[in-house]
Amino acid sequence: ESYNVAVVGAMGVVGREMMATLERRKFPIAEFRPLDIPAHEGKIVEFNGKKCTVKTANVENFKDIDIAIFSAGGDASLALTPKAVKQGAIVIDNSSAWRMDPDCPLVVPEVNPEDVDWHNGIIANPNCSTIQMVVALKPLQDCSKIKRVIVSTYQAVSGSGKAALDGLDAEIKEYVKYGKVKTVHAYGKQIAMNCLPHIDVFQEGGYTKEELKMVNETKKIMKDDSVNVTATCVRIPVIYGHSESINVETEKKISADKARELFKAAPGLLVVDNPAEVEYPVPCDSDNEDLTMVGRIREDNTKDNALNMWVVSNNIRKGAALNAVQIAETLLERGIV
Ligand code: 2RA
Repeated sequence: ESYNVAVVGAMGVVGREMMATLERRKFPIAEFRPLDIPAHEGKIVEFNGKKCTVKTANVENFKDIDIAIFSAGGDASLALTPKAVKQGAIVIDNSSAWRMDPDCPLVVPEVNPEDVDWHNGIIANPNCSTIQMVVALKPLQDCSKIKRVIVSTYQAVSGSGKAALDGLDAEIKEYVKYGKVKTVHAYGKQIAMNCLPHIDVFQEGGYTKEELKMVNETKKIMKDDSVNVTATCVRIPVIYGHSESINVETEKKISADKARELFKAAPGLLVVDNPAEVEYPVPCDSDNEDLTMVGRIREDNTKDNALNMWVVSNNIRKGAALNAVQIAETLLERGIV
């Protein structure tokens, strides 16, 4: 059977990756409908070898759509997703709008695929930095209950979108030309040859929204409020690929060897862990990688029943587009659509 699928935000960085992922994974599509803001109306995109005309994302254009995958920002999601649902579509939304809504499942197919069963029209795609972390946490949680997670992230600029990528490019060019950056761009501070411990908006208590997403989304996805996460999210001058240094404390001891074994058997993970051969995950290896890579696996030398690991994943693929398409695949596998 084939389905009518819309991608909302088709002209954006993530929207384009969603289209490429639907093609690469040969999702059964009868009609593909690229939707975006009015400014993009009439533009041509190619999908499965056919030219498709971008239409404006409005309620009429969700008619006869079975699955609508959104990557158009929180405002568009809040305004449009209920209308798409009313037209009969199941929405998979990449924005943060619905993630913590109790009526919306928040799904990483390797971790909680069963949660698509109770959707009420909208299924939320988690934040990229949360997705790669829970894929790695899941096999550990299945072995011994997780008590605490300390995570520091090293996030690529592509997570901020095209303008930020153009800004990084401009800053690097200035640095090469003048030996220093004269004009700062997307972040209001220099990002080239720098790092910023600031992603999204600061909240009460000194944490950023990005850090609180990792805390709260993890509990919802793992269905365990006792998984305590504390996070520091940092922007680094990398194009694609988020990296995370993760310390996990579990109730029972899990040795580094046991952890490696669990990761090798777990879905969605690739173990890259051989320091003697200088093998560990790096962002540049995530360019065409669907798997989340885990390495630097070692027991915490300061605390029993705790492990350190280094997790790298393509923030636009598994962190956004791929996870959303895998949710759509899960809907088919579980006979929901
Ligand atoms: C970022 N996780 O990396 C956020 C949104 N993609 O900027």
